[in-house]
Amino acid sequence: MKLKHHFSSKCSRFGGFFFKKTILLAAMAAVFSACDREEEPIPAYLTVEPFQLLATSPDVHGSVSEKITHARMFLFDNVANVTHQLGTVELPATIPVLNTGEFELNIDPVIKANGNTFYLQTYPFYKRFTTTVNLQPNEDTTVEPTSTYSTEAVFEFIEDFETPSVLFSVDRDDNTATSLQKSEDDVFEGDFSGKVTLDTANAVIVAQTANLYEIDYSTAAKIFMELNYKTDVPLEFGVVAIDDQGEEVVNFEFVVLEKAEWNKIYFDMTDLISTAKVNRFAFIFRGGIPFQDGKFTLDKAEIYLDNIKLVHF
Ligand SMILES: [Ca+2]
Ligand SMILES: [Ca+2]
Repeated sequence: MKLKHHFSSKCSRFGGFFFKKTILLAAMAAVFSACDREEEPIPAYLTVEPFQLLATSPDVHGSVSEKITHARMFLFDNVANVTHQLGTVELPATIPVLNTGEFELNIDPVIKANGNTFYLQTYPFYKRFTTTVNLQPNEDTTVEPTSTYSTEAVFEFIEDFETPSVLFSVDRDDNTATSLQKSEDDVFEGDFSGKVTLDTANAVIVAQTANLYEIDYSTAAKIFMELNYKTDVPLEFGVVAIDDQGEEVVNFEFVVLEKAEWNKIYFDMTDLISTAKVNRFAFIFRGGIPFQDGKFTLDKAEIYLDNIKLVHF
């Protein structure tokens, strides 16, 4: 790759250009310090807008609500057969790129698995976005990436609360006054969401899927649970592993905190299921009004859920 160059006499004009740009401070420092030398490559600017997840077969994949926060990007030079990594960035992003010319730009959708900023993962069920870009020094290129669910993704269940029965119908807290019910009170999508109402006399819910799901841990490569939620109290989600004798091992490993607005989360259940050594599972969640200093922190609490999906390869 032949890089275009400019000379130190142009550094002041170049600096003015930079003030108009939102770029990484580190890159800025590198370019300014580079002005001390005789000549430096001029970067192209690549702006990547937030991902859009498009519907392909709504009856198969359900909702296309997404929380793709980041993108992992690389350029592929078809002529030289070379890949240039651009790293993982939070979207939207504008980054300086020193590789100029025509490239295949590949952008993988990245999510915060388990809601954790330190667990950024390319979401395996969303397809990579690929386009051709012609990057020129000092010029801006803007890309609006889109994705769809992979056609190989298996949707083991989708609970969107639009059908008569509720999936998480097994009461595990010995109090029938608390349950997950279809509700029109606060709907994320469609006509219904799932709602739990708690008060100080009925402060806890533990609910499990009535169905058992057979997932072969030896072939299941990736397993995630997705959901939309809005809740006054923290919630824990988990997996119930059931062996041939009906013995259960319950593991609550995934937590969401109180959230006043609808939010989306992806739980990575791959390790939990692949290490369970059984292949029958139920799924479970629990929540309760916190009890502190001898009293409940809330008199009443509401939990809303929608689009709970179990997805795997
Ligand atoms: Ca719904
Ligand atoms: Ca109950």
